[in-house]
Amino acid sequence: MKLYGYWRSSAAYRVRIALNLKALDAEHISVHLVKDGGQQHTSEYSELNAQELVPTLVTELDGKPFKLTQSLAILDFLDDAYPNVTLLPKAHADKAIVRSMALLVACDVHPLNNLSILQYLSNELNVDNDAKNSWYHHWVHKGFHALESMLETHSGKYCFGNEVTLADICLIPQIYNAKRFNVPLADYPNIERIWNECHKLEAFDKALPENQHDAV
Ligand SMILES: N[C@@H](CCC(=O)N[C@@H](CS)C(=O)NCC(=O)O)C(=O)O
Repeated sequence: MKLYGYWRSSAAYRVRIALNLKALDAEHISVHLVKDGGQQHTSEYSELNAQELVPTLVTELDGKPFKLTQSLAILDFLDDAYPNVTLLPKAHADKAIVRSMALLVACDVHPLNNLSILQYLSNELNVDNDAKNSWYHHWVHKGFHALESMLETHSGKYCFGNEVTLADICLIPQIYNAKRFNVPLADYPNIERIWNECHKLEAFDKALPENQHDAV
């Protein structure tokens, strides 16, 4: 199994956590998102991923090569194919709540703060650094404020009860990114607590950006 990713990519970070939780070996292939204008835009990589984004998973299925893009689809695939450790609770309603928390981060926060969006703000709309940072902070606060209230109801040790789920897998990389952009997190005690709890687990620690072979 090969995972095309980048040490600082939140979406690849999600998949790394899941691979670690499920004790799956993968070859990690680095696609440098910044060097030379971004290796995600090379013709070689865009053949693998038409969106020119990481991650991409390449594996074998029924003896044939199988390629998959979009981190949430990859996580679903891994969860179905390797159910040794599951990422979703069994009960329908519980599963839906976990997905709701995961999607809050993956659909409503992360896309607005992604590299190409920030580059577009600077390079095409001439937005200065302060305004770009306000943009970044605004969308994190909006998402985290809503998530914090969901966590008051649903969290235990982790986002949903006392088992690690897809919600934690999506949240932890977003927290990492928010810390990198100096977003103050004091108003989100549950989010901070879950960050600390998850990092007691090797699967999360091993997936940290600075622990990747392409980290600089
Ligand atoms: N929804 C996609 C998002 C993928 C994505 O935005 N990847 C970012 C890194 S986290 C990327 O490749 N950015 C490169 C760029 O914006 O040019 C997923 O979950 O896989």
